[in-house]
Amino acid sequence: MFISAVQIQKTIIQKKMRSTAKTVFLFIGLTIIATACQEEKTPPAFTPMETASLIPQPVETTQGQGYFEIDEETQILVEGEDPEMKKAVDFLEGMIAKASGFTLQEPSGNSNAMENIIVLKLDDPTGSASAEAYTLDINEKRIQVSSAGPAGIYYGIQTLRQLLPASIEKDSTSSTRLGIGAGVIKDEPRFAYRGSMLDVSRHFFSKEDVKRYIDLITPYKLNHLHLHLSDDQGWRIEIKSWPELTTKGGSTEVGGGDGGYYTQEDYKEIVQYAAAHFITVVPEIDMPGHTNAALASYPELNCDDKAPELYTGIEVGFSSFCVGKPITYKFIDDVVREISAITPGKYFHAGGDESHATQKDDYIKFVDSVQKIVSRHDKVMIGWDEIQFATLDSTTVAQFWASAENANGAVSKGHKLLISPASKMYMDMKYDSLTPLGLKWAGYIEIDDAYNWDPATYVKGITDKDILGVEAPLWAETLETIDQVEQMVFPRILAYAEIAWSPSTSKDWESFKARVKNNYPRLENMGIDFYKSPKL
Ligand code: TNX
Repeated sequence: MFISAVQIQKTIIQKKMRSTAKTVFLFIGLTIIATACQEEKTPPAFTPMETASLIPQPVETTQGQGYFEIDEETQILVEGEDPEMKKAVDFLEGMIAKASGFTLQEPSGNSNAMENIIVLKLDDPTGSASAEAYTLDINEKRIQVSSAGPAGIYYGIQTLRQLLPASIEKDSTSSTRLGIGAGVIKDEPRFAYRGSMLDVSRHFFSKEDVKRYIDLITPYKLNHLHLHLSDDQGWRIEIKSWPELTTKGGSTEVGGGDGGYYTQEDYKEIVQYAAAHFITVVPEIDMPGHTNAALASYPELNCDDKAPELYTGIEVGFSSFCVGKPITYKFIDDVVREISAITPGKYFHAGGDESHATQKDDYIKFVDSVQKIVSRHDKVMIGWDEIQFATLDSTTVAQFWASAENANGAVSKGHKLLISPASKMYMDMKYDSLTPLGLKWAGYIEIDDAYNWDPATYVKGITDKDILGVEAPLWAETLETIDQVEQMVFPRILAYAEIAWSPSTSKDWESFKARVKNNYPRLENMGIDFYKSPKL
């Protein structure tokens, strides 16, 4: 049988049509499947709340069902008026934008009916709740952080940060989905003052270094940064009425390097950056000892009117202001006045340690006078524990670092204590005999030593109510770079943050050990050069 050319042509056309139809059906089919998939998105990976490695450990955690996912449509709503709330909101928005590229959306419509929303809610602050306590409530439809104060909202956000995937800590945005396990956290700090001290005198650290330090401690809910701004080796803050303090006194450091100093504008910038992270800067001018840099800058501050050489070694206890000269107090008044004027926090730290070159009677008279100057400039004085020998306002805080006798003396005179025992909390102590940096005069401090003690039982006779808080100092005789600072600080600061925040009843080394280990990827993503302890 013969098939005509026309027939052949028809068959080809029919076949083509069938295959086009097939393609169209296939396309429609795929589109339907794809749409269905979009509606029924696969759940993101998320860590169930009770297994999240939170540091510091919250007071109470109750795991819920399911998860919340932050995506490009997530909205943010702020309830309650307070200008400080902007800082918490900015932090949250910045964190999400950096992690994912998402901009949290303005809500539209009635907030109670809304889904996919983060609510930051300032509760009525007239209640008894601390402004740092918060509740973080996460379900499939919304995240709510509530607190009586903006600081509590900020701490709730820091907890939320630790519930999100570790990839959010990277500098660059990643495509990891932002799933957060549901549940409720009720949390509040044990101590009001949770601090760290950075010695910028023995070696100078730039204002960028200090800002990085603030970035690194803020996830752990610390709220004070004490800057040790003067010592024998360097004066690090501009005092306009005594300019040589920095031009001369700030011109070197341990080992003879170039040193450096903060202009008052730099200092204000640091203070503001800290405040944006709910951290209060506590400035310290150490006196009457630890003052060689000032004595070298101005001969008239010396009893014999002769300026000593600048000092670049690491001995302590050889310098003293001339306690009997009126100019000494004029000088101190100027320094405290200028620094206080640019310090919004209520504390001024006047040092007072290791004044071995000052007669005891002179020391007592001197500290009495300095305390009056500090009060006159509307600040509350903090001093190292030796200051308890003087007669002080009861509001003065003694920072216990070495002497249990001094700590008890201070408490018996009505002072609160800041707890910083060298043998437990000095982050410049080596971890063990192999640590290349640091000192060892107060012993080695491994991560378990840093964690396994309690501030309220460490000194006999002291209890929780005598304690304002805890502070982990970092002295910098052996530390020249911010990387070296990080090696000494991390992971020990995590132990101190937990001691400062979490109730003593929840102390559990095995749990802490596992949580720190689980935090390694976060520390790595933050670019922290940390010590990998064999104890973990
Ligand atoms: C003791 S602690 C000092 C500092 C040193 C530190 C070194 C204190 C109040 N004084 O001057 O830098 O030891 O660990």
